[in-house]
Amino acid sequence: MGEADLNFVSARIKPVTVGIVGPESAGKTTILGAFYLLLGRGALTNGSSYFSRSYTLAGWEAVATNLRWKPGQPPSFPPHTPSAAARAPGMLHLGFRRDDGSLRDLVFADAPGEWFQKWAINEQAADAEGARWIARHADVTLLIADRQALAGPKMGAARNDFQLLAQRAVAESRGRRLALVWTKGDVEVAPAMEAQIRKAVAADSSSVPEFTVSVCPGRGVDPAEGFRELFGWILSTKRAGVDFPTTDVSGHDPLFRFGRR
Ligand SMILES: Nc1nc2c(ncn2[C@@H]2O[C@H](COP(=O)(O)OP(=O)(O)OP(=O)(O)O)[C@@H](O)[C@H]2O)c(=O)[nH]1
Ligand SMILES: [Mg+2]
Repeated sequence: MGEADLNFVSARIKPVTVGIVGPESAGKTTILGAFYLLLGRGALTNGSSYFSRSYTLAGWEAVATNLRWKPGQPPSFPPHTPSAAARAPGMLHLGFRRDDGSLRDLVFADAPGEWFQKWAINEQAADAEGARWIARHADVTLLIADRQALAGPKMGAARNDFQLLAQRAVAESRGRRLALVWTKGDVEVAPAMEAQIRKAVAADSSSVPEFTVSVCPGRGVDPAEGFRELFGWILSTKRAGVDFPTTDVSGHDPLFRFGRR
């Protein structure tokens, strides 16, 4: 789904846009594939939200297909997200209905890591248009910390790149929701490195929620749990501006109630 198709979803109620921000090969597309596989098993949401619809099932299938076990063939990872000619990120849609009948639409923006790397270095970079789009539109930003990169031979460079990207993403999110998401949770990272990553995110806003996801089971934990927790948090997002304050004062001019910005 491209930017123009968004009007189709947003004609009813503006969907919650989720931007996945992180460097190349950080595990961004894998998160979406894992969400979709869990959704198919009815194991993505618990309790009061039920899958209602998606306008992009073919797109979800494309990101998840490699992660599936097939007879005689173990799962592999999704291919690298190509930056090719596209200027806007690919978008994947999911709609949920709550117990009270209300609908919540989510649109996930998945972009190639290269765009964010260019954007981190130069906000105005010509080929970072897609990253700017996500930064501008995301109601929720998932800032990805790749544990494999932060533990590997180029960990210093990975940390510096993360700090730069975090600075930009935190500044751009301006009061909108942002979470630190550690991917490849099965990989050990030095505590000092973890502390530096946390510090980069929490520099000016103190409470940034943290999640850890992995597709590899480890230490008796169900890998699905990390994805479920993250998804639950995303789904709990309310769109800014749609929650009208309840007030008994009737006949009050809206100007004085909501103001003008
Ligand atoms: N150990 C481990 N490796 C993982 C995990 N998830 C992803 N990977 C590895 O990370 C690679 C990249 O994953 P992708 O999801 O394609 O990463 P991406 O951020 O979408 O990358 P781009 O599309 O290139 O920006 C995979 O090919 C795997 O090798 C995980 O949970 N554990
Ligand atoms: Mg990708």
